[in-house]
Amino acid sequence: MSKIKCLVIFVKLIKMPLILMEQKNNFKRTLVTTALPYANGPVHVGHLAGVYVPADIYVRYLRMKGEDVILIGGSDEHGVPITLKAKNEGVTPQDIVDKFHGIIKRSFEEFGITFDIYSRTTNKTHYETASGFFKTLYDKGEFIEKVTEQNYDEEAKQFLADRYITGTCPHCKSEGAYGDQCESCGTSLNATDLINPKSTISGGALVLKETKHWYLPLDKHEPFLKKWILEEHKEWKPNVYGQCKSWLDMGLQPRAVSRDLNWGVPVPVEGAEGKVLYVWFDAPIGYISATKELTPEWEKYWKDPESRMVHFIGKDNIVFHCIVFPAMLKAEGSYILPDNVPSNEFLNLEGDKISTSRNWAVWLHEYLVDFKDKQDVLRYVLTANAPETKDNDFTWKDFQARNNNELVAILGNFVNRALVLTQKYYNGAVPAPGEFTDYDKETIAEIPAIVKRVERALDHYKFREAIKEAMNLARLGNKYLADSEPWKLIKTDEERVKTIMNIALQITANLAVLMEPFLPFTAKKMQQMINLDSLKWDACGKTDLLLVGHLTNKPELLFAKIEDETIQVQLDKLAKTKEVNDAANREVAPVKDDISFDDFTKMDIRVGTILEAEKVAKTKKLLKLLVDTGIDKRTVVSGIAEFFTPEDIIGKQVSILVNLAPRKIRGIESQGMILMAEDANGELSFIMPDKEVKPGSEVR
Ligand code: B3M
Ligand code: ZN
Repeated sequence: MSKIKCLVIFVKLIKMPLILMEQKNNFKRTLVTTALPYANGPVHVGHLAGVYVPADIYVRYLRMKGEDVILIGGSDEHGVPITLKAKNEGVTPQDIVDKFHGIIKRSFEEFGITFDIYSRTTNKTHYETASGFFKTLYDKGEFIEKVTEQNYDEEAKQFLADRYITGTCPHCKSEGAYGDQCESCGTSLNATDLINPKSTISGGALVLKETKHWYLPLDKHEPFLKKWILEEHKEWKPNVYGQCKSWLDMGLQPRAVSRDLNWGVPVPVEGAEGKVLYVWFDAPIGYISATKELTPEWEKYWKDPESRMVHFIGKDNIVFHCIVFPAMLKAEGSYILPDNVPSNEFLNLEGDKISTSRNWAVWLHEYLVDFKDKQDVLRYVLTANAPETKDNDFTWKDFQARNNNELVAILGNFVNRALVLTQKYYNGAVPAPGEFTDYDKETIAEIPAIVKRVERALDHYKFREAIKEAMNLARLGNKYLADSEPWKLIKTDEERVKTIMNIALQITANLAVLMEPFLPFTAKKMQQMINLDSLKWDACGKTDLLLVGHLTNKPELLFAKIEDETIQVQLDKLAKTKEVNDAANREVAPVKDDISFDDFTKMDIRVGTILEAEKVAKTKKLLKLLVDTGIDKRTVVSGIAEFFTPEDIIGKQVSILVNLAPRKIRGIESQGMILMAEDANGELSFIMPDKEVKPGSEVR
């Protein structure tokens, strides 16, 4: 072996353990950020599962380990959708974000997400920070300026992003293609490709107008990003690494970081009137602004190489957190880059994509009305079924099953048994153990082993695995009690029962600590029941957490069974939503063939007044009416009984076609037809004059 080769191997050998150490121990503090939800709607289970529950578990775990860690969150309050929502509702964008920031913040609090700060991007510190950040890059010459032609809506007096433009697809010629994509043929487009482009905001035509913007030259940062991600962060989750790789393989382009809009952080340079920072430029800077608000020592979290930054996000945010924001931070020069970006995939709901606009979601603020005090049930289900490596489905049946078969039957059952028996046999006092059997020793040895597995999973952002392992401790306890049968032995071998119950209680105490990051509300209850303060993480795995003689309290049930009827209410709610959506999607009936004016005048339509009404026996839909037509009083049979009762309509003025040839309906001669409007849901309403008119008046 040559000398050089020897040396290389030697260097490799001493370097490897060093690298491992660096990844685990060398950080002094951790900055955890969570994606800032847009403040144009409330938050739903998808948000919780994808970002906030895993981040909260992670941060609670590190805090229990005594580490220096902060959890940063806030609302993203800029962007075009917020301005459009405001316009539609006739209020200001500030009104919109004020409302939803409040709702979102409260939902997170209620679910026990322990933000050190939950801020917002419309506050003063953020404007100063984002503006200052832009100015620094601008002064360093990190942007390129480009004048391009963009679509301008002369009616709405604003430039339009591609997705707010529709027109005919140049490829498949279908109408209603969006400026960024044709949904019929799937081709991705530029708005300038569309035939007959129109504004979706005003409906008006568009003109091309020149405008200047600032671009971040991502292409310039590409070699650095490739090395940093593809070579130095191979440990990132495969879904994150893979998405980055495919972006980097395609080659990066300069990205505009400003927009022509009057809602956002103004671009702080001369000649930029009417321009604001692109929402995806200012939003991640929101993490910095929030840290500034939290602590005057914010720089140590953001700039000390011994700090570690972790971004929790959903998969649609990967490119911004792994490529764009790091490029911004690198260009600025004084910031650290993220150590990891544990992004999740999407959570679907009952097989369909969650959608705010289609109201296809389980909203957190509604969940808490229907499932009061059951925050941990949802936290549990969303973690056990987290969309960590692929999209996953939330179903109410699975929710029910996990509650009943896991939380109630495993965790709740074990803790209750252990504490009830302790009350019964020892008035709540922890008994002294005697000699351990082999089975006892095996069981005891399993406790720290489970804790190790939970830790390993948490350290690698594998929250599903972590919670499964944590539940295994409750499984272990259940099995131990079932195998040992203290309730039988109590009659024959009291000493043996003391040992069994001591072990069962040590397992219970371990659960009260181990479950805290995952199920904080339940852990608190358990701690109260066993009369133990919240402990540090290193208590986990110990089998002397409860000293002999320590008094436990009377237990209450930790979880309650969820019945079928409760689940059915939720399923019905979703079915109703689906109905509404389907109706909204139903097309308006096509136009019939032309008729002549003469054809029209052949119809004799009058205003009449309903004098009497009664149900036609043995039918669901029919009412028999007596109508004063001004000409006569006549009988009409009308298919409206599903929507109106006789009492509702007596005295109502209606439109009636009086020269329709009489027909027999269910043996009753119907002389004419009442005109009704029918909407897409099939719901009927009368066509009636807007003020009382004389019966017999002609409608034409
Ligand atoms: N508001 C997108 C989203 O809610 C965006 C995240 C910003 S994180 C800096 O999915
Ligand atoms: Zn097309």
